[in-house]
Amino acid sequence: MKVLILAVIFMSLVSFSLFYSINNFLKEEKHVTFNFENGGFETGDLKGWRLFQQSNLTGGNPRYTCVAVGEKYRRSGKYGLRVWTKVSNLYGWDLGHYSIIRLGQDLGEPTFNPSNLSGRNLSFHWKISKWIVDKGGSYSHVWLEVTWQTTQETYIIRYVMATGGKTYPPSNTSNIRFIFLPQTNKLEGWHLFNRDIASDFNEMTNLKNFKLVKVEYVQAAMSKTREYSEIEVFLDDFKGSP
Ligand SMILES: [Ca+2]
Repeated sequence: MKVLILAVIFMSLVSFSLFYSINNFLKEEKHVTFNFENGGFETGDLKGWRLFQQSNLTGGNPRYTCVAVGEKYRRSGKYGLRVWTKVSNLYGWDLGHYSIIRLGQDLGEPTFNPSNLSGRNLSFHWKISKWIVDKGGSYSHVWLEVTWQTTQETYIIRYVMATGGKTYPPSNTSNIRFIFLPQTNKLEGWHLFNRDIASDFNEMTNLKNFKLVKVEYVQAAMSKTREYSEIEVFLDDFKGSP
């Protein structure tokens, strides 16, 4: 009898401490946050941002790009960002001539954890001040790309700000989901992006363990003909969960 009582007490202690540590673990997850460094470009430069852009001239085929922080491009504060692309296919290459700009930040969380679905709100503002798409071009697009990872795979959600060309609309795959924003292809004025991006991800897969890897702004312009494709976008006020 004594042994049984001792065993019950021991089991209760083990269950209690297990429950306590799991509970603590889940509680900690609610404080997982992410944020952008220099999200409003107020340092006056691209500090904190990783930029990829192709060189401006390719064998005589014109490709011009400019990614610059300046006062004229601001929505709030002192500075904003200008992302400009102009490309033409003067040489008539079969695949056309294109320009891709990627501007992003790594927001990797250190471990795979159960999700807190309401805890990852992302917001920013954009304004498209030029949108000239070569009518013979295969595509031109501007989107915000959010990359998630589970223990199994990488998933990408592309929030479409503007898109045009032969492949419109782009289609989903098992790992890439396109979300057309209410403001997609609206070319006037500043627009607000404000979404719970974890909730959007959860609609894509029912896997519960995942982490946010990176957020990237992507601007791609394609020209199939001698006509110029030209895109100019202003960006400001990137904010993550508080
Ligand atoms: Ca700013």
